[in-house]
Amino acid sequence: MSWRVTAPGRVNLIGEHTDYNGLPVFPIAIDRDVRVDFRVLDDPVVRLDSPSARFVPFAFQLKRPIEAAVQGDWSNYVRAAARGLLEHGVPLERGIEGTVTGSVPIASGLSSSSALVVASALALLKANGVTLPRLELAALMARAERFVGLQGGGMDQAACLHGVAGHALRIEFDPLRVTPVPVPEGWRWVVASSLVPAEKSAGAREQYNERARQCREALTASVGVVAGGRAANSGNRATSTAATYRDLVSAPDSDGLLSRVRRILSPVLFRRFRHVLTEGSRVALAERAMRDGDMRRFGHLMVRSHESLRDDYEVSTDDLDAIVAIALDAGVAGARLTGAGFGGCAVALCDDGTVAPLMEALTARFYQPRLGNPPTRDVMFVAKPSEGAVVQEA
Ligand code: NG1
Repeated sequence: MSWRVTAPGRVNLIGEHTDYNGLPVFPIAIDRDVRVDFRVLDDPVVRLDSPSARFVPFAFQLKRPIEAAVQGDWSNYVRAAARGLLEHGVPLERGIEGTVTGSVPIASGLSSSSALVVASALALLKANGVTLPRLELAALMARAERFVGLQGGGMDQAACLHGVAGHALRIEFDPLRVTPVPVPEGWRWVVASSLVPAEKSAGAREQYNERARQCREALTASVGVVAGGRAANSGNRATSTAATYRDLVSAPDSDGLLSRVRRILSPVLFRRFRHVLTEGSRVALAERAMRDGDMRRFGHLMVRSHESLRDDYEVSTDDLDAIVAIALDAGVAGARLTGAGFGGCAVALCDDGTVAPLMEALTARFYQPRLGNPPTRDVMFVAKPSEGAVVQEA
């Protein structure tokens, strides 16, 4: 018997670089996916290939310890899934043999890596007749994917497993929770690649991990100031406990907090800190705007998010900034980089009537000059909010 796992990529609408700081994110799972067509083996071995010459066939044993292949090798995402399951105590006595294909553009901030991790885990679970609750699996795979070296949060694996057609997803952490929010009719998400790969298994990895370190450092350094402010406000020293970003986002006087913290952090750490706090509050405002059907307001928050990622978090690029500027000129409700940045894609929110003018403007002003051709469907496309991963008989 043969099986197919289909696992979607995602586009994050707002809430960037918040997940690993314990703050919510707001993505959609998209109609681009990674597929694993496989049959079950009696032996504990994984053997996968791909029609793409870029991805060479590999095999490994499902026995601890599962060693990493060289950095950048695609088998590491499958190894990560297997390792996560084994460490969780899932007995993997049977293996899989098959082929991986997909339509999620790679190294684009659209989460092709997590789609492969999740697809591999679902295939191995199916082969061994084990089911895990999806929230548990999402949290497990978020930890497992760190095996590849990125100190990531849990957004991508959760979006991949919990996508709902026509809905955005509010994802919260510690503990993981997912709440679908319907996207109002008549609005579209256009994804546009900057044509620069954001290779999270290579150069962008260090930059990403550095941001995660800076956020931890900024929080640790500001704990005294934050706690002091809280104690002064409440008149009670006993409330001076260590802060989390989650506590701080819901603090009543965030402007006062930022000006106190500014005095003790280096300029760089302060900018990282301010991005995390302001982005955290934008996620709540954006969800409210979507529930109210006020998508112009949603778009405005996307633009604020992009500015913060560009100026405070410093993960945008000139090309991503150019795409956002062209999109805004074309009359979209909002646009921003999506995913980690350092290249990859931008996402624009358009009403139905603005999709064609946006695509024409991007073609003429961004793609034609760089490519000498119109963009392909992997470079610029409308992303539909879609279902999460499924396993079916092939
Ligand atoms: P992308 O850009 O898809 O690699 C990464 C992280 C997310 C999140 C975003 C930034 C992984 C697998 N993905 O996504 O968790 O932190 O960056 O918001 O770590």
